Amino acid sequence: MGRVLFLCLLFLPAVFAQFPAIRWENVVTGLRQPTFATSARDGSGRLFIVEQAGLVKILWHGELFEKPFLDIRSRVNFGGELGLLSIAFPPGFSDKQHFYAYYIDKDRAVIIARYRVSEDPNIANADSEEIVLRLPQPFGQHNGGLIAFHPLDGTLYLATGDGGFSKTGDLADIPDPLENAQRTDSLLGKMLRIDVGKGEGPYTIPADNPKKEGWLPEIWARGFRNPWRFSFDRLTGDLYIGDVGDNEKEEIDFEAAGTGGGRNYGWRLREGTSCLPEMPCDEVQGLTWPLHEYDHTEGCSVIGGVVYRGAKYPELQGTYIYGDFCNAMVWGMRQGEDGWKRAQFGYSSGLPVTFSEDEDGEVYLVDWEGNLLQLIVEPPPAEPVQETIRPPDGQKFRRDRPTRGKRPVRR
Ligand SMILES: [Ca+2]
Repeated sequence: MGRVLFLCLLFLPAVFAQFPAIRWENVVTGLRQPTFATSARDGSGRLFIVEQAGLVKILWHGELFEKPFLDIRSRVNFGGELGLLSIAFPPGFSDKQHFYAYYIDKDRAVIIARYRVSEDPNIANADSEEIVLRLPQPFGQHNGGLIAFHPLDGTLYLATGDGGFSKTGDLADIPDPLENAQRTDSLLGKMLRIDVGKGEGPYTIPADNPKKEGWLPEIWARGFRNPWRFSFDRLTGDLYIGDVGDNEKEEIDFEAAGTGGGRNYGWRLREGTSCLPEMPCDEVQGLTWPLHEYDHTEGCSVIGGVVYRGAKYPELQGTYIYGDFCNAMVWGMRQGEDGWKRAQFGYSSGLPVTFSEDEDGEVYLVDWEGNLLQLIVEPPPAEPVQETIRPPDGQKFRRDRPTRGKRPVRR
């Protein structure tokens, strides 16, 4: 037994140093502008799919339930970058029977709201809405879009965009003209961290938020343009943020669990590591660089992904899978003993809008064309089975000698 374990350990690094080939298998089609999918991690095996107009649908054993789980279309401002953008189930949802949504309301404000599940576990009560946080937006774009509970400490994180830009007037086309992302008296362009553990009423501020001087206490980190998708590694608690760039760079930001908040991720002093023409550059200190950035020859709108923690594909363990909305390319990234490695996994069939995990940690891609697809690892090509052919009893195969020909002339 010990020897088997030793052999396994010996071969593990060699086997898992390589990324496997993956493909995406269609699970559901015909969704209408889906934006997100998640599980409740309550043992039910349900996957909750969010549609931008304001619906949440339940997928169970490959079938969509006829009635939506949640319908808040009458409250949601739907169109462009506006809509119902994500939902999140708190740890211990089985007992709590409430959850949270991130949407843009008719007055163009970001709303974080709590809803309770009705007596039917597959129908939420839309009238139970309690608004936890309301954040007015100056313009129509860059609304962020994700809420997620930290898998280890249970606090609620939400990523807000910088609020966008004006298309007319004095501020026309200036990126983040109000400088929201750097301002510490604004909740825009931030990663926020709040405590909703009570499950009723307003939120509280976690005791270990950075609360730097002059910072609003909800702020965990600043300097984001439009962090559309972020995620936590469900095993380690590490945080990955995909921040959509402007004209030059797409970036993935990374915070190892336990490193504490208070970082400045740079926008709009920098776009990735690039300087912006009208901004001071070299003299800016104390910024946190992206873990990874790519320019617009490789894509133009990063879709932050998820870390694979499923059981089906050990060779993919710990790989952060993300993509780009403009060209549908999907990549994987993983930290090894000799640093981070990236693999190109190829194009998905549609434009990815989100990467999601089910209860077991298996990974899905939701695309803008209305499909939900599951990640499958392609097994390596089978090697032909070899066997020895034995002659019938008492006989021998004669070994044919090659006929002697003329020796080829060597050039
Ligand atoms: Ca940045």
